[in-house]
Amino acid sequence: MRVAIIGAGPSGLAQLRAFQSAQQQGCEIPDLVCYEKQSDWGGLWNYSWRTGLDQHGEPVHGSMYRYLWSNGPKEGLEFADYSFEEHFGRPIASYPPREVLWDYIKGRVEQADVRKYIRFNCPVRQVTYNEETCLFSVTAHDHDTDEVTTETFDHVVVASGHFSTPNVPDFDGFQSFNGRILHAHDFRDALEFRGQDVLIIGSSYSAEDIGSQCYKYGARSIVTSYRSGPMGFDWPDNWEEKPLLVKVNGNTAHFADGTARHVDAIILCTGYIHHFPFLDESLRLKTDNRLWPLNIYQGTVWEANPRLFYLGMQDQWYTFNMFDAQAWFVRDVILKRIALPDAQTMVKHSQAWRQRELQIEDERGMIEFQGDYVRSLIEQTDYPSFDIDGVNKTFMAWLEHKNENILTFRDNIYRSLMTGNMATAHHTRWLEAMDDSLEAYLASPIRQSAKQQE
Ligand code: FAD
Ligand code: NA0
Repeated sequence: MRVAIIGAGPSGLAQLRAFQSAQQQGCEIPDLVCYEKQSDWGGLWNYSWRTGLDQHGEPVHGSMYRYLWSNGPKEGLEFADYSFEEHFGRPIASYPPREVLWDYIKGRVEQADVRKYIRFNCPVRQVTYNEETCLFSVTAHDHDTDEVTTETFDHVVVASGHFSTPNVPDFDGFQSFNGRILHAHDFRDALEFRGQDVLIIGSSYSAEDIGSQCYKYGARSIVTSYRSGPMGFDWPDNWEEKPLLVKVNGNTAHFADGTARHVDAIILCTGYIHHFPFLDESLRLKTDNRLWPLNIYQGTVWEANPRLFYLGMQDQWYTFNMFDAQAWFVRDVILKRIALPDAQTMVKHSQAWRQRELQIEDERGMIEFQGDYVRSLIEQTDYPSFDIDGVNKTFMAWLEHKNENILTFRDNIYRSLMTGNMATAHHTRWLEAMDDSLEAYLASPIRQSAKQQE
């Protein structure tokens, strides 16, 4: 049996680790080929300075930027089979910068010795399914040899992420704006906007965090403009929220409430689209960014052809350990340890979760919903079970800390639900920590508790 995995980000790596874990226990596993279009693993966590097209003419996958620190507590995403403490040899703080999280992701898969399954610099160009042979044909371009080849597989796991292809709306006057307009996908370094008046469109994570980056690194003023509703945090004096942009005229931005502001640069934090140009139409997931996309049973199995799987396609509160829970489930379906019900039952099951998703009233409800989903997957496999209610509580505390102060919430620390140990506070407050390197982060001294800074 052969299995193709598309993408070696956290989701694809979870799939490799899931199979390796079964092998470790004496199980025979299929031939695995993981296609990765970048030259290294880690997905979005593998930072690239590049924007637009890469050295091979491929669209750059990376949407992460310099100085990005985790936006949620690491205690919410910790792997159940590989704790932060195991990786770093001691407790660390709760909101690590990107490079630290990348190091953690790599540690587990290096230990599992799964790099040998990955073909780097190998974007998948096409996936089709043959009804007669019941096999998928996967066509990939190996940029190292500059060869395009096609191989057949019994199963395909799509783990190509969904925060890479930007959703880019147009506004009146953009054509003649006298400054830079970019999408969050192409944002790399807040220093570029030092001393500038920055307009940000959007009111979700990218808007909040890119605005915070611009503030931290010296933008003169920030306006965030929302379509549905304001973020409502207690912003610093040079940051205001406005309803939606109506038009720009020269360097003046006009908003729906009739007010206007001078702006030097516009950053569209308007989200991403699920984009699978390599998948045959009959295999292609179509969804917006939400907790329960339809047509994938248990959030993973392509109902129209249950030999195909998706990982990580949901909007994400839970991340790394949710991808693990999904990967373990998919592994067990492939290994026939889990039997799938008939098509009708799968659809009904998905509809029931969708109905529940539609009843969610607030962020707390979303966290509980996704926690229940992760639990329901873990109950079906041997993925190490962990305290999901505890993780939910950590996420709730995180929400409260953001509401208390959007610029200092990263100075808080939480208890690991995997080891039971408390994180140690970071040596420097987030607003003053300008160096986001692994070396700077792990340098001593370690503060005993966040409270001691007060
Ligand atoms: P990705 O990380 O996107 O990896 C997908 C992989 O597939 C990539 O390596 C890509 O090169 C490869 N690929 C794509 N297409 C092809 C192809 N055709 N052929 C071969 N390979 C292909 N989550 C958190 O938990 N905490 C955070 O602080 C956080 N911050 C984030 C910040 C930003 C700016 C963004 C955009 C997301 C953030 N996330 C965060 C969420 C993020 O989605 C997950 O942490 C995680 O990276 C998702 O893993 P993934 O493997 O599903 O997708
Ligand atoms: P994201 O913020 O990039 O996070 C992705 C936003 O775009 C919504 O506010 C939406 O408004 C708005 N929008 C969309 N189309 C618009 C239009 N035509 N006009 C005006 N506004 C428009 O994207 P979304 O999907 O959350 O919000 C889109 C992911 O990246 C998240 O998972 C997040 O965790 C991750 N991320 C993490 C970090 C850090 O860790 C930083 C950035 C992003 P509306 O009206 O639909 O509400 C530090």
